[in-house]
Amino acid sequence: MDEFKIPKSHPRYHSLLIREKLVEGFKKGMVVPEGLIAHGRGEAFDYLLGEKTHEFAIASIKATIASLLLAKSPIISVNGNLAALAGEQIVELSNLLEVPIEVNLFYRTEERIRVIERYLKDLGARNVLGSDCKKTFIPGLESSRGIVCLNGIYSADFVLLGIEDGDRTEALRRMGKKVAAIDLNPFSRTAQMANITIIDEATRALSKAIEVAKEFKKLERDELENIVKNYDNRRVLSEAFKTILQRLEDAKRRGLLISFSTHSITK
Ligand code: PTJ
Repeated sequence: MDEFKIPKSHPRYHSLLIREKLVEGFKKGMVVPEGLIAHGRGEAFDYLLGEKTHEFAIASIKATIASLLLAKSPIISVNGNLAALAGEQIVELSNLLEVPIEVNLFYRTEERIRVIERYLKDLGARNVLGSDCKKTFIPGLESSRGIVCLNGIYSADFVLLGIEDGDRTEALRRMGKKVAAIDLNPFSRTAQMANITIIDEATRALSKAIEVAKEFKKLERDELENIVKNYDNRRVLSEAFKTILQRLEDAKRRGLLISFSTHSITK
């Protein structure tokens, strides 16, 4: 049978292409079945937010890149979904800023750690931790996401992570680390616990992050410090919620929502 190809004219071409990347990652043993479900939740929030990189996400991306450049030992934490969807962008960002990557999984198996590590190295990653390191634990975290490399996430002062929910961001913050999280869901605990929340689709956000990184590498330390100092994560979360409310207001204006008012909240 002929292989199915998504027609370029399809109105949801890009979204379907991203799905295909995830399914490919699943077939390669990088993504767990639960990861396919997690993607659906992300898609729903992306739809609500209008499927674009908003100004509030750009502000978060800028604060993240400035922080990665300023940190003493930053790290990019990668799980199955993030590797499958944005492996190329992660590797480019890691090499560009000389920030190591650590493979860290919720549904951890040593085999999957190795598959993801190999995938990232084949894409050109120069510094990937995961299988071959001295392991230790994030205090107070019971899931196997708490197993980390002593010379990686455990000793990092700044962690960039994405597409994960639950309690790890909170545990990392308890350890005194700064966390930037890519998460389309502004309601999630990760989104609300992170120091910097990038509310955007991971492939879009990381492509933008590469552009910003190239520009910010030329900045002086005090310019980067100012970007971090002036960043306000509460405002970013608030702008994301407002965007969702405004999109509901638009639906109402178009007669799709009857007897509903968000006026008191959005004014
Ligand atoms: O590879 P593993 O074993 O570490 O497992 C990874 C998954 C994704 C299965 C695990 O971390 C998980 O179950 O995550 P959750 O609890 O579903 O949370 C994922 C969060 O990422 C949700 O808030 C989604 O809205 C969001 N999300 C999903 N896809 C994207 C996304 N955010 C940005 N870009 C996406 N493409």
